[in-house]
Amino acid sequence: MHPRRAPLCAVLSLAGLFTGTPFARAQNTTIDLAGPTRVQTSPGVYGYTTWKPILAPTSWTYRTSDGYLYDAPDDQQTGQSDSDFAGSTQTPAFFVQTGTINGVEMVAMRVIFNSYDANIASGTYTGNPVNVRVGIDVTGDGKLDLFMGPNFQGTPGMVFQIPGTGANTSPSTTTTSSVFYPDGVANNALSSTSSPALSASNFNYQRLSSATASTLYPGWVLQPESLSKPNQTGDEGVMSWAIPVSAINNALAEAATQAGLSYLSGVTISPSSFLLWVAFTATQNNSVNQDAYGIKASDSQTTPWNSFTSYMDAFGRPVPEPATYGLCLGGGLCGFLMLRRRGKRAA
Ligand SMILES: [Ca+2]
Ligand SMILES: [Ca+2]
Ligand SMILES: [Ca+2]
Ligand SMILES: [Ca+2]
Repeated sequence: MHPRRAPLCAVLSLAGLFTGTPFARAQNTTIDLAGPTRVQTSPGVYGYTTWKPILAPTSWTYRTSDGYLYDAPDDQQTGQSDSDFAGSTQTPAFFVQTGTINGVEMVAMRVIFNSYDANIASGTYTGNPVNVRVGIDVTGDGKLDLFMGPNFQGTPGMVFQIPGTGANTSPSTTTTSSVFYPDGVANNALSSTSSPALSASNFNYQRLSSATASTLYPGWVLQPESLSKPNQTGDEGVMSWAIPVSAINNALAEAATQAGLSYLSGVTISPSSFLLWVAFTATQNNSVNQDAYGIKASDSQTTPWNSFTSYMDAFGRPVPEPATYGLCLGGGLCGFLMLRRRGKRAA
């Protein structure tokens, strides 16, 4: 959604909060992990009807003309183009959506890599990305609270990680702990034994080529894996995955009770929660050492996440603008929203 539409969005959102009216679904209720990234509405004009690109702050360098965050190609730090988020000023490459799969409420994520990896496609998962993670800040303080994504180290499966020690407020200060998946067992250490396998109901990987772009991502232009060889383009890899909302909340609960993150006690999310969404790739399970989405490798990696990504919900809606705060009749919501805004400005 374009930032300029925020006030209307806010009115609708706030009206929903006060009346108890369920939010209108802004997209399909059934997620198609293999579905089109966007649709062409008229020549050269595109709409994001299902997958919602991450919003960019208005002053950020890597912002498309329609307000979305993109990542530069060939800026990964370890040399693997199949872990390099592709993208351009016209084509964002990190999206979320919400809906159901097999009747289960999900949050889905999609990223696009600069090089297609046949090992990922065949299910052997021996190539890159070794780790791709989406991190979320659920408390509005700019510090990431939980990471999630498909794990390709050891037995492939969907996993969570909690933050390691450190600030976790920028790429270089972000670390991740061991992988786990909530097992619902109280007084148990965070465990990975219940990690769901990757399957068609939670994972999808597709080749984005000149042949598939017209349907999978209209307007996409294939990108060179190396900027030093601008004419040597190769097909891109589109990776999508989905995680139950209930699993995210169970992971937050177990992080609070079983890993000492007491500040997450009682914290839950819904698809309408305003979260900070970040994405990165790594060759190892504990740090951001390949590509951070929305910032170049040559930029300062201490740049705060919340200065170059924006809080939004899983429907792609931004945090309401300050002008709408007057609509807040109750102090609680106003305080919540202003806290979010302040968190962004503090960056
Ligand atoms: Ca990149
Ligand atoms: Ca936080
Ligand atoms: Ca490419
Ligand atoms: Ca980057």
